[in-house]
Amino acid sequence: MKTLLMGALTALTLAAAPANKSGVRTVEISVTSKGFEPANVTVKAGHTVRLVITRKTDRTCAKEIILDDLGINQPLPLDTPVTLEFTPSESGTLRYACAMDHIGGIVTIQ
Ligand SMILES: [Cu+2]
Repeated sequence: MKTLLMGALTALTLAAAPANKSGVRTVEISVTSKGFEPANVTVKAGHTVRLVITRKTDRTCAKEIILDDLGINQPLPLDTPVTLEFTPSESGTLRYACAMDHIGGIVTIQ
């Protein structure tokens, strides 16, 4: 019984972060009153990642996302999914944040 439950949980986790046949991994991030959720995501070097970011509240100052290392400064309109697609070439970390740099997160590249 315990094993079955573990299997179901694993399947759910995989479904939440699918990699399709072209190798593009889609990661959904919400902006809520708590900040970016999830704030920290992990992707693989050499694989294209598509961040789909949806701001779900006006009670945040994260009304745009700044990803300095990639030269990205992208407005986040309310309730509108915004897609950022990039292919990290090497491992490391990318920090992203709101324009004032007090709400943010980390993309870890493995
Ligand atoms: Cu801010």
